[in-house]
Amino acid sequence: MKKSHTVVKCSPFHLTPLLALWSFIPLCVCTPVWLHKFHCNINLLMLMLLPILSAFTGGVSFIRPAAAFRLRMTQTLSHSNSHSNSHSNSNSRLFSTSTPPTKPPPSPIFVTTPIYYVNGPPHIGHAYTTLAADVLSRYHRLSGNPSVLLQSGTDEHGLKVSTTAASLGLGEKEFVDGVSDKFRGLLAALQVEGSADSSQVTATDKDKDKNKDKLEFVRTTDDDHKACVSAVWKALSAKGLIYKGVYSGWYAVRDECFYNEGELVDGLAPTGAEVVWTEKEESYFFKLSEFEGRLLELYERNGGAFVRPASRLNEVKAFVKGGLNDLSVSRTSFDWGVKVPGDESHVVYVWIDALANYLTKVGYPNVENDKFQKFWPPKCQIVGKDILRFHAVYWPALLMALDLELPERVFAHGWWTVNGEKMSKSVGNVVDPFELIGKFGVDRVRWFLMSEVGFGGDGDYSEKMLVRKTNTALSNSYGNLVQRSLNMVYKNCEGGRFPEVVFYSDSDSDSDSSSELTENDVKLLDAVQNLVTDTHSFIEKQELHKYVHELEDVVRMANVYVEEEAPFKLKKTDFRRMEVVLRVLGEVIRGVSIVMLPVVPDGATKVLDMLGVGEEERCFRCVGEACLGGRAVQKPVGVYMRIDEIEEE
Ligand code: ME8
Repeated sequence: MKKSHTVVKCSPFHLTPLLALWSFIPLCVCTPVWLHKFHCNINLLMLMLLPILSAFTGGVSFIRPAAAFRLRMTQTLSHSNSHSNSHSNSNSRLFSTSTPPTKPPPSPIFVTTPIYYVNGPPHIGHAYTTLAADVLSRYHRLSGNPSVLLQSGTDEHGLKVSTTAASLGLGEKEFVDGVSDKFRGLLAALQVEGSADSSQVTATDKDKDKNKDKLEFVRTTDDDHKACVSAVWKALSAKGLIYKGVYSGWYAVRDECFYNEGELVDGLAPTGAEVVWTEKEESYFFKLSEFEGRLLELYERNGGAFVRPASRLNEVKAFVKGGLNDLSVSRTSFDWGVKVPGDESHVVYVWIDALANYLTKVGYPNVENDKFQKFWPPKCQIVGKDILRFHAVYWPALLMALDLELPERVFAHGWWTVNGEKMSKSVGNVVDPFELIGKFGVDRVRWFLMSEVGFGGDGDYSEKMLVRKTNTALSNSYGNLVQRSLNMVYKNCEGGRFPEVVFYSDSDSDSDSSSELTENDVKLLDAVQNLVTDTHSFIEKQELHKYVHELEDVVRMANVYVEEEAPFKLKKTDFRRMEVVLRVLGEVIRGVSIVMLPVVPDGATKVLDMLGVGEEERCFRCVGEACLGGRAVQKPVGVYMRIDEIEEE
């Protein structure tokens, strides 16, 4: 079974120096002729040669993928965490000692959610968007980006909020304060990173420092936001893009949106919301029509990157191609909003007020300040498909008008129904995320919402499915793998420590000892290493469901490995092989748990604690670093205990 020879893998990356050599020979032959013929200068020649030379030098290691667990030296990790111990790592000298080339620091990343209306408490729809943004942000931080800012908040102005407050006999401010607190509380309940909490009096200085610049929460009733809206208005006005007129048309209070006659379906808004006729109300207008050409050009040139999923781009294009009217951007019939600068009889239209939220915390209009310079423009703005028009049409037009850079991407995810029905207060089926988290734990909610539907598509929520799916993925599969593997280490390995094992680099031909790994071990370890590259590409495309599904696949593979290798039997027949298998399982659980952190931070953290993996080792770069040799596992406790399945009705 045991392989005594080096595992040789051939990838396209191994061929790079050969290809470079291949292209170098004809270049050497032809260059003097070209130089003569085209009177080229020598600098140009050097430029042409540069990529080839770099392929022979540092460039080779830079473009090679981090090859499997066997490649890296254990010593490169600091083992100073409290769980690790001072056991010498005798196998570490066998690993490659080459230092990876220094990469430039990654650019800061700004991720946003919509700001939510406070006319009702948060539900799972809001939780969904916020979770997706947190998964993305956590992923980038674990990938080594120290500057990732997530922004969420509450949208507190407008007729709808004003009417709801009145119906409850509350003043507007009193009402919005209460609901906004719930939305802020949701961030903590969902374990959004940074929410535990820089502003809390009880937070230690270390926590405050750790959470600094990770999370911002905007309220449209706060002074900094109102100042930002006024600044946006003044800038548009100064450019001659706002004028006063008279508005007549259909308005849906529920959507806080104007609709053209032609958009109505059976007398209702296309969203199904009731519309009321607004007769000749004095209003300011933003010259949206002037941006039609530039918007269409944006969709043509960069639409596939700007709007995702790609299928939604067509509806955006069609709307703009249908012709853009100037946008009514102020109201006089109520006053719960930001006053129009210079004309206090008007309040700013709630959507202009709301869209400006993305500029508030980066300090607009002071675009020279550090935060703006660092984080603008947003890398990814996540919204529901209901508000794509605002974010893919009005928002870029406003930014063009303000001469500000556009976000890299607006991602519109799908819609959740509940047991096949639209969520609504009147039906009484609104799912309260606090209740759900209290009942099942935050990780199950996070896992289910992220894995159940393709991100971008619609989903249907049912408690039965949540329990069933998370029992399968988290209890039976991951939890079981962790429990049985760590128990065996705890009970059978000396001192409950992970054994030292020779992990081995295929590129380390000068190694003075043979790998103790079998092909089966290597296959599993490679699958974990592949997670790192695959999940990176999923995140770049916001394919969050694929991220979770690949994790499920690798954990399934690891459970098959346990059955095949049967360490419980090896205990009696080949103790050393049992040790190797358990060490492999330890590294696999460690790698998988790191990749799981963005999705299920609670349970994955507990597992990494049990393994004795220090905070500084919880990063994607560390996944392939086999580092557990000599470390003692904590007495294993169950994570994700099974929940009784809910009976069919
Ligand atoms: O539109 N399924 O706020 P809002 C999935 N204030 N996602 C859902 C959902 C569901 N059933 N219900 C809500 C507003 N969402 C404005 C936004 S931003 C400048 C202003 C999520 O409280 C989804 O992200 O109606 C949707 O776009 C957002 O909540 C709408 O929240």
